[in-house]
Amino acid sequence: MQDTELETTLEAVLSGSKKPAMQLVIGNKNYSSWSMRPWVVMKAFTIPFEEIHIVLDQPTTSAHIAEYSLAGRVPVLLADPVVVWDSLAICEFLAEQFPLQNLWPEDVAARAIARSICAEMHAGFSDLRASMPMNIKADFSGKGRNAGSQADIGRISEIWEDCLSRYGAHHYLFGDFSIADAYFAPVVMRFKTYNVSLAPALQAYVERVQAHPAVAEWIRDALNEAEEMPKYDFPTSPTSPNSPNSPNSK
Ligand SMILES: N[C@@H](CCC(=O)N[C@@H](CS)C(=O)NCC(=O)O)C(=O)O
Repeated sequence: MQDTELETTLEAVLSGSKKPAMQLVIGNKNYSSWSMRPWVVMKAFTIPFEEIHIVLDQPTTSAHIAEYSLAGRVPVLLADPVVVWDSLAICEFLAEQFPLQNLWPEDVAARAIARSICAEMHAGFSDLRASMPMNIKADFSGKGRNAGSQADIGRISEIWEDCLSRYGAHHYLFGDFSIADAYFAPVVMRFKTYNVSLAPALQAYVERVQAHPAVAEWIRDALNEAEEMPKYDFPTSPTSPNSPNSPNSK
């Protein structure tokens, strides 16, 4: 399929003349922070899609994911004939396909910063991810703190302060909701679950993100999920293979 054909298909979807051309393969909403990011982007920008759910951490999980992507991870976007795996690649693909929707900030300098902070999130904050995994249903107030996770919290606070003071004092990181806010939405979930205390302006940002309709819908769905994954229920030992400190942590 040529690029123009794909764009035509997606435009047709947006105008409501076709059933969703895209499917997003995701993991459990309570736990799968990487799935949350593109899902929230698609909902926030009313891009039609169907969800394909794969329950993580089951004997069949790997085989099930392999039906869609040999990378062995969710999320995966199926935009026939294109398959995109990895949350950041999916967000970039969507931004390309829907250029008029400003999934990234419109201003070139703001867009460069937005891409930088998403790349930083995507590649980093491993201590926060390992010791404070996303678990929307849980209340792990005060848990998961160590030097690494505190440093990650500090850096994230610095990023948010910088963006909000430059672009979005009363709104989202770059004014209007963008991929950058979706990218940090799972961090917002963690800050709530682990009761991280923040400066008032950052706490207000956390509240705004949680109240965004797309994020609120994901939270509702997560709270209604039946599956439990005891390995993400604290307390855990860093040496346990089942601890959130394992490399596969969400
Ligand atoms: N860098 C990838 C990470 C994806 C990832 O690690 N996904 C986890 C779920 S949140 C996964 O698929 N784990 C496979 C498994 O649990 O079997 C992305 O950004 O999409």
